[in-house]
Amino acid sequence: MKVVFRWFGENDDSVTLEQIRQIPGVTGVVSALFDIPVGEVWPLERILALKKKIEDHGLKLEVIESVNVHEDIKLGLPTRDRYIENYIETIKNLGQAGIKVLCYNFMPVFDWIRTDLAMKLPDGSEVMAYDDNVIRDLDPIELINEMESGSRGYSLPGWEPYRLKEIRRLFELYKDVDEEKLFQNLKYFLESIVPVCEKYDVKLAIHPDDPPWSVFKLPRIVTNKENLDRIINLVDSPYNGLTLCTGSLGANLKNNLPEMIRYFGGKGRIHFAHIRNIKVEKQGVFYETSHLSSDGSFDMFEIMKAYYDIGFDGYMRPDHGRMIWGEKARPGYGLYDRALGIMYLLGLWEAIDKMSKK
Ligand SMILES: [Mn+2]
Repeated sequence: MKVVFRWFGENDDSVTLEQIRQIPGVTGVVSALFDIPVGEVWPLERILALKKKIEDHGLKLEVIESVNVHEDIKLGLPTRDRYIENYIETIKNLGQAGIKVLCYNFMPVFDWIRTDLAMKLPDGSEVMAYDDNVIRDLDPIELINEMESGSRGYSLPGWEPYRLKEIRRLFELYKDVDEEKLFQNLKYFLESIVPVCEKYDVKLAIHPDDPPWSVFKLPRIVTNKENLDRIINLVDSPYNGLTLCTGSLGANLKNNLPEMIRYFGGKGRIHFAHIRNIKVEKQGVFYETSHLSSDGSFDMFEIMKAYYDIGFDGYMRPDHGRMIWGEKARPGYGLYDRALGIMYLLGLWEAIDKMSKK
């Protein structure tokens, strides 16, 4: 297992590479070229410059999160081929720069969604929270405004303003796209790009929808074991794999996380592990917690045990963390709580490893 840490670049992250390097066990960062508009090619020299900056700090850049997929591809519009061509060029450039894993998602219009970016817990820490009842009464535009105002001035990954301006038009277009159509559009996309990934040795890792159910009546398909199984079989290649995000999938308590890890990991299709804990209060209502099992709804020991048992040697990162100790950072992406999360996960891993060899 290779432990990595998400970093948003010099100009848009409160956390520095120097700090990341001092977290025990971390060997690399996960990053992206956040300023390149969705649908455009990532130039090789820009990728190499980012990689060099990271390597100059003693860390590796082998995982990209994310190269976002243009809405025309998700919608299956005739213009998608142009954007797929660009995506292919980006994959080639990433492969030439030595990138091994490419995380992406296939969520219509919205990326991850929360209804509160700074909910206060009794201990004074702040966490991101989600409540279906709030969403039900909300206009999508209101949600966008609330996300923007709660972001402390940092851009939120997946919430790029230039894309969201088009929101009304996109909602109209998605009226013709149900889950079945979205599966077909994903298949078309994968059939075009997987052969390039094979050639350039870049493993695709689709991130689950967050939360893993339909929001604002938009279709969502990366939601459960059955659908993930269908996705990896749309194109049956080891390069067509998953980002197994426990916090996203686990918001639906019907998703048995250790079982899914064993199933998809056993097939060699988990290329990237996002590990975090959330507290599910009831179906459709949850908030993020520390990584500790007793703080949330998941058994983190069983999750790490499942990864250990499948011999996981892919990339793992702590996912979101709480805002603690007065830190001011992008919601979910402070230094302190994610570093605590890593130490806890590595502690579990070491214990499992040593117990199994006794
Ligand atoms: Mn995740």
